[in-house]
Amino acid sequence: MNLRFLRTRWAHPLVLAVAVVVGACNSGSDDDASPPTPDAQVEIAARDISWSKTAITVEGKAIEITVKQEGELPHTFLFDQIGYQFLLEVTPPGDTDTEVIELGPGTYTFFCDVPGHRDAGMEGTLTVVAP
Ligand SMILES: [Cu+2]
Repeated sequence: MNLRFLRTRWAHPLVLAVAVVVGACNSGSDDDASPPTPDAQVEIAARDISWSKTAITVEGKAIEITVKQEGELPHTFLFDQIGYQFLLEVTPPGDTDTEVIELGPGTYTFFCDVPGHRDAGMEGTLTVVAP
């Protein structure tokens, strides 16, 4: 095993994805390492270049977010307030990505970070209401 191999391994997208999941779990209040059971679901489609919804309200805490690819371009879904600790990515054609995130009550701004997409309108708000 040499250092170059290690560097390559850590740069692998799958390793990064696992790190994101672990980070998301640690942000919860539970000491339990298993992912939280969702008490609400949000589904949103990523199109070229827009979201199917730009104002979402959901009641819950552990929110399962699913992004569906409905266009020809890759898209991402993340929150201004949370950053890259929670990141969904979809690639054409027809990809979906789902993760559970625990959010307190409030309004969160979501967007796609592919260059130019947010400016073109891929931005919206998710309002979370306590269950
Ligand atoms: Cu996009």
